[in-house]
Amino acid sequence: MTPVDGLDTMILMGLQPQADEARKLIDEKLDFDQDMYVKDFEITIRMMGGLMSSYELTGDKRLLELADDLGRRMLPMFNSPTGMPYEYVNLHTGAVRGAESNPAEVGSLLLEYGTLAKLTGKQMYYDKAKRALVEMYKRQSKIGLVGIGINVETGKWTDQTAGIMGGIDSYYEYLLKCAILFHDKDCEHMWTQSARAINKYLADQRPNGLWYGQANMETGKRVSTYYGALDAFYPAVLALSGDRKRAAQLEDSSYLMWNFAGVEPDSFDYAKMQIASAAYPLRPEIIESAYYLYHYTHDPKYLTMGQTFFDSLVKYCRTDVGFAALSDVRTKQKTDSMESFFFAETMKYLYLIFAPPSTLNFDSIVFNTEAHPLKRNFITASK
Ligand code: DMJ
Repeated sequence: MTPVDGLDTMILMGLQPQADEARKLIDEKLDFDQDMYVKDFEITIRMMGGLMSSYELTGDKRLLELADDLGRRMLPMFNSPTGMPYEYVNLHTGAVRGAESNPAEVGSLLLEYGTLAKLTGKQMYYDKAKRALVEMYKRQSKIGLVGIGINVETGKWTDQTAGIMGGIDSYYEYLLKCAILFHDKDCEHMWTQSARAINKYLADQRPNGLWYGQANMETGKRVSTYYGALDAFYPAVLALSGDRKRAAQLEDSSYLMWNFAGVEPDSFDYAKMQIASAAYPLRPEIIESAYYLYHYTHDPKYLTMGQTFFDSLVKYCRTDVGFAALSDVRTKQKTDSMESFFFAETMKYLYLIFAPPSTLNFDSIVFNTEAHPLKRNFITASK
């Protein structure tokens, strides 16, 4: 998975020999006929997203063939009574498991499956992922919020906590981005309605800045005041949606959180100004948001932020052979882990903040939630 997730970053950085080596490895060795359960969400955003963006950057048809093979193997995940996907699918047998899911895992498939449909001409990929997204939206509460736990067989909520945190985050991201990438009016409508509810019930203006916390999805009553590394994707989404003011305010709050201990924690109680979960798994979101905001504003303060992120990564996470997640941002204790999103996202967004704009034409692509740029104008592969 790591070479697939990292390939387009190497290409964009101009690391040609390394990119060629990774592509050769993928072309010759990657085989999805594996008797193992994979998590739909992770495999879709990392593998399928990575294969298709690298296909679009290189024209290597083998990468698209692999994406198509993967898509076909994963299709049984949609065979639930509601059409919302099970969490896991076996790539060899097509068996599924995991009915307890959440909006992010159900609703973050359409950028990839929609692109696969456009590139292969197989419309069914689009339709199945779109149905899952719509089925999720249909279950939002009367005030327009979704919870963080849902059963895909019964369609009933198992946890009514609403927020923009991990487990919900990319559901909102995909509503907006699918509207842009596919000119999909349903997605546009779902995004607009959702954004209104998010700003009404989840936004939390405090003396120390603008934050987004948690509320009960039915009543809108605030239940907690956590914001964390994952939530910091939202300034980028706000910026992309045109709400640059809130985007800038929320990125300022995110930066406050980063500087609290010199590296951001996974969860932060913004009301108490206390770390709630101290790990840093090399996440990209705050860097992604700085990149979007720099792109739109050219305000040098986002370059300063980028420099801070870069310096902290080098100072606290660098090892002799790679970069390490931190188990505690207060002690800077390293842990033996380096997620593939570090290559796909963290490094890519950091590079793009400082790279000449010609490196990637921002307006011609939409990034999936794993930072794989998908082209807005689809060119179908010729046989
Ligand atoms: C990535 O896999 C994706 O960005 C996902 O949307 C959230 N989690 C990680 C990065 O933090």
